[in-house]
Amino acid sequence: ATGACVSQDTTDASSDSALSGSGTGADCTIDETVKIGAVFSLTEAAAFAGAYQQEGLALGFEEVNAAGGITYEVIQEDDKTTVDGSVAAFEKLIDRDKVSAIVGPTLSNMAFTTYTDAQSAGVPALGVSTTAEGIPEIGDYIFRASLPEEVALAASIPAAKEALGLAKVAVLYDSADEFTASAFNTIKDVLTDEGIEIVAEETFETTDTDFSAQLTSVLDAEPDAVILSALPGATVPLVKQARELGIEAPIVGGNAFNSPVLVGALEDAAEGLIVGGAWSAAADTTGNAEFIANYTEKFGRAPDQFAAQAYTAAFLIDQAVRADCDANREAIKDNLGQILEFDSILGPISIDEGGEVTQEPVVQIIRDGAFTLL
Ligand code: 1QQ
Repeated sequence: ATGACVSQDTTDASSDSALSGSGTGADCTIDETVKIGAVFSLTEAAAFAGAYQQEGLALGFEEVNAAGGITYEVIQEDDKTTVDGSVAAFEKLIDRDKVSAIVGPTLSNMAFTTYTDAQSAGVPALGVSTTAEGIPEIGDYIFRASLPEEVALAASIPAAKEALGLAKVAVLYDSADEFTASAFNTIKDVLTDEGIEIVAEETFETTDTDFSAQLTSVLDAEPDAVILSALPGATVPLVKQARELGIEAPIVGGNAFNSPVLVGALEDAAEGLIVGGAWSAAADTTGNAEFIANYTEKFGRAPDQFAAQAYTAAFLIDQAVRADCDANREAIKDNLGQILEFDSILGPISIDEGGEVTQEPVVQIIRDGAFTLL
């Protein structure tokens, strides 16, 4: 190694001494501004979630900054709901901005590519809505504070069974997509465990727009409920067409159902939708009422689950930085995997060494256009 190499290293967040401070925990002081990258889908198909995530993360870091000692700057990028856009955003944040960590991206299907890049670059990444199976396993720099889809489904199906007395269901899923197809496997396992019979099993593909053939089979099978595993884009037309065709059975869905934008777009067709998730406005968790009030005041609309998870990420990163009073990439990586029972608006939450989150799921049903605890 030459002297030039050593001095160049000081501009890199992986080894910047100005990013490690003095004091520990609440007394930690770091002189240099800590740059945190955020990659969300702010335009196109997943913007319904990305816009809330951007706001939630901004509010979280605003509150963390107000505590003093460390100043975080969020550098926000839009991945435009594309894999290429997500890769470009990660590259820019890693190489040009030299961020200490990245929050996002919005969709698992992009994270499968971008997290491989973050892992090779040695940059910790914290997902706040990446719920697919296999995400934390991408590497030791990859974490999530987003309830896995399998945990949500394992809660929502039994809750729906208990509340509605389900004996037989139809399952409808996108077989062309890795995320929804993996959720289907979880659904099958949970249904088997619960002793619920599958009376119709129908597939479609991501870009389909007409679901009448599949929905007719579902209608004929007379299920007590429909379990749907679809990406956000197909969810609205599918549910609308199901209702138009006369399917009145309750519909249990995946994480995309956790959106007030989607519920708004569905109008009356949203009634009775059931979904497992990470957060509820009705939950009596620490700081939840203040979060809802502050968010609503700042952004002129109520927060959703995606906002709540992104908000929580700011506190988790701050906790990881304060553990060793060190905002270098390596230190954040080491400490994000040691978050034990952090008391958040999502309830007690922990992240283990493998990068996986543990938290209690909530199951909600849409009644009169609003999310209500089931
Ligand atoms: C994922 C998701 C999406 C539905 C979030 C918007 O859960 O891609 O993992």
